Amino acid sequence: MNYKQASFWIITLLCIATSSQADDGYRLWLKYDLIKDAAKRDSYARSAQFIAVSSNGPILKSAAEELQTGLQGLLGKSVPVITNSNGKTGGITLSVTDAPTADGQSLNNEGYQIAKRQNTIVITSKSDAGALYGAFAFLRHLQTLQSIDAISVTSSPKVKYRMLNHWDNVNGTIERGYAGGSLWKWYELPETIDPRYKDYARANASLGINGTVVNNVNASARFMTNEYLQKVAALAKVFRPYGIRVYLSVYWAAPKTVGGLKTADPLDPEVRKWWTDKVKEIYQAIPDFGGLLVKANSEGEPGPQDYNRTHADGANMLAEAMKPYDGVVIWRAFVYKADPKADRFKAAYEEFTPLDGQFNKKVIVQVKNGPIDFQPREPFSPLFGNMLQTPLGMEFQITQEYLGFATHWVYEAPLFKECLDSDTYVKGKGSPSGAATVAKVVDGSLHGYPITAMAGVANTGSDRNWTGHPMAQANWYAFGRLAWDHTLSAEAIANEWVNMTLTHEPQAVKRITDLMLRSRDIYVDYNTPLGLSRPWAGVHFAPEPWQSKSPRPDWTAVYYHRADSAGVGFDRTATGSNALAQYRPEVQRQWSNAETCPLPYLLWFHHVPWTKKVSTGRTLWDELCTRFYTGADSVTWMQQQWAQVKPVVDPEIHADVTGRLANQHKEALWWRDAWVLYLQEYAKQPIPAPFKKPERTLDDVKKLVEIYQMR
Ligand code: GCV
Repeated sequence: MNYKQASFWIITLLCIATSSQADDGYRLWLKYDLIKDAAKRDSYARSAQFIAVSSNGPILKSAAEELQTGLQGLLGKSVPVITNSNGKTGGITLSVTDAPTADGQSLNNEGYQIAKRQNTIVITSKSDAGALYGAFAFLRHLQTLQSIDAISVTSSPKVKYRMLNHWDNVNGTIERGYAGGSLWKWYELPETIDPRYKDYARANASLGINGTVVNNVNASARFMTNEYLQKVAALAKVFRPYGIRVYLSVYWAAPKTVGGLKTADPLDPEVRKWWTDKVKEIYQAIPDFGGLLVKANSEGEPGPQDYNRTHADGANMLAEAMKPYDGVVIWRAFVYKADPKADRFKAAYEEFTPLDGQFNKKVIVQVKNGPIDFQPREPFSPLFGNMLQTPLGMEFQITQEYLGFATHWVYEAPLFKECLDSDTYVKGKGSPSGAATVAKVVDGSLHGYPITAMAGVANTGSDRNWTGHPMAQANWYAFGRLAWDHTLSAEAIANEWVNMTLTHEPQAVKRITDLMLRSRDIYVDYNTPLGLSRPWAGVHFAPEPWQSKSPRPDWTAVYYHRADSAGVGFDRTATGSNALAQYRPEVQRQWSNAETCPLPYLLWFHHVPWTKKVSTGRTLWDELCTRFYTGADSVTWMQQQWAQVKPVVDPEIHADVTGRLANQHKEALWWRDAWVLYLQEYAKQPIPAPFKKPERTLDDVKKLVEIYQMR
C-alpha cells in the first residue's frame, strides 16, 4: 500500500468512526440504538423471536416493519415476520379483533392492550391503527428499559382527532417556522417523493397523531386547484399506512379566485354548489381526506362576515358539502377586531358564544389555549367554559413563536398541562362533581361532544434535526403524547423522551428532566413575568415593551402592559374591561381580587401600583426585578446542568445545545435589561439589592433591537 492509499484509508476510517458516533438528531426519539445491557437485551430477545401478523393490510405492515426495525436496532437481531404463529410462543403477536380484551378492559377503536400470555407478547386492538400504536408503545417500553416480564399496558386515545397544523406556505416558507423551510416540496410533488415524508409519518404515528393539516391557515387558494390536490394526494398516500389523514386549510374566497364566481357568500347557491363539487373532487383524489380547517375574518383573511353572514353560516355551508364523507370542518375561533376601545381578550367569546348550538354536527370550533395568542403564560380561554353545545378543539402552538424561536430551550408540556388541567367550573353532563377541567371539555367527557380534537401548530422544518433546537423535539413529542392522553404528567413525558432520545444514565436523566421542567418558568421570568404579555412588535422575538406605533392599537406592546406612573398591568376587572366576567363565578372569585389573584396571572387582570406589596412580601417593582434577574441568571444554571451531562450525551447534540444556551443567556440578559430599564422610567424606583443596575442604557438596548428590525 503506498502513501496515498494509506492516507485514503485512514481518512475513510476516521470518517466512519466519527459519523457512527455523531448524532444529527434526524432519528428523533425513534433511535433504536443497541441496548448496552446484555442481560436486558437477552431478556427482551427471549420474547422477540418472531412477529406474527394475521393480515397484510398496509397499516399492519407498517407496524410489523417498525417492530422489525426497532428490534433489529435495540436487540441487534433480525426478527422474522410470520403470518401464522401455529401455536409457537416466544414472539410478538399483533391481534386485531373485536373480541373483548382478556381482562375485560375496554378499548376504543384506536386503543391497544399489550399483555404477556404464555411467553408471547400479544398486542390486541380493534383496528389496524390500534395495532400500530401498540407496536410503537411496545418499542417505547423497550427503549425506556422497562421490564416486559409481566407487561400489561392498556391505553386508548382520549381525543379522536389528534393533529398537527402546519403553517407551511406554497413557496416553501413556514409562517412562524424556525427549523428551516417546509418539509413539503410542492414544486417536486407529486412525481418526486422525499423519503423524509415517511419518517415524518413514522414519528407522528409513534405518538398517536392521526391527522395533519399540511398548509398554512393563512391559506393559498392554490390548494383548491386540481393541480395542487394531486400533490396533496401524493403526501396522503405516504401517510396512509401510518394511520394519518390529510386535512387542508381553506382560503375562504377560493370560489372567486379559483372558481371565477363573483362572490364567496356562504348562502349563495352557486357558492354552495362550488364547494359541494370541490369537496367531491377532493375526495376523489384523497378518499380518506380528513377535513377542512378555516381561519375566517381574522387578521385580514376573508370570511362569511364579508357578506354579513356568521361564522356558523360559513362553517355549516362547508359541513353540508362534507355531508356524504367521513370528514370534519374545523373552524378557528382566533378572531379579534381593530377596535381601539375593545379588549382583544374578549373578542373570541363575544363572537362565538352567541353561536353556541348553531353549528352543524360535523363542525369543531378550534380554540387557542389562551384568549390572546400563545403567550408564554396565559389564563385558559374563557370559551372553554362557555360553549356547552359545540365541540371545542384545543389549539396549542408547538412552534416557539413567543417562546424564543429555536434559540431558547423551553419545554412546553408544563404550559400545555397548565391549560388542560385548569378548572373551568362549568357544569356538564359528564362530571357534575369534580373538576370540570379544560381537558374534560376538550375530550368530550364533560358535555358529551360527539367529535373531539387537539391540534398543535407544528415546529417541524427542513433542518436535519427537524426542529432547529434539538430540545424542541421534546415539544413535538409532548404534544403528541398529551393529545393521546392528557392525564400524563409533564415529568413522565420528559423522562420518557430523555431516555429515548438522549441518555439512559439515571443521574443525567434526572438532571435533564429537572432542567426541562423548570425551563418554561425560567423563560417566563425573564420574558413576561407576573402576567405581562406580548412585549413585541413584528418579529415576535426581540423585546420591545416601548413599542407604541402601529396601524392597530392591539398590535402595539403598550396596549398589553399599560405601564404608567401609577403602575402596570391590564385592568380586566369590573373597573376595567371586565373580561373577567367571561369566566364562571368561581374563576372570577380567584382572579378578581388583586390581593388573592395568583401571581402568574396578576398583571393579566390588574393594574397594580409599583409600590404595592404582592404575596411574596415584596413590592410589585421589586418582585418584577427579582423575576427578571433570577430568570436571566437561571439560564446560567441551565448551562451548568447541561455541562454536567456532557459525558453521557451525544457530542454533536451536546455541542449544539451548549451553543444555543450561550445565546439564550445573552438574550435573556437582553430581555431583562429592556424590561427593567423601560419600566423604571415609569416606576421611578431603584433596582433592588442584590441586583445591579444594567451596564447598558435603554437606548443601547433599543439600538440592539433596531438591528433585528432592519430590512
Ligand atoms: C397563521 C398569530 C401569528 C400569526 C398566525 C396567527 C393565527 O397572530 O403571529 O402568524 O397566523 O396567530 O394563529 O392565525
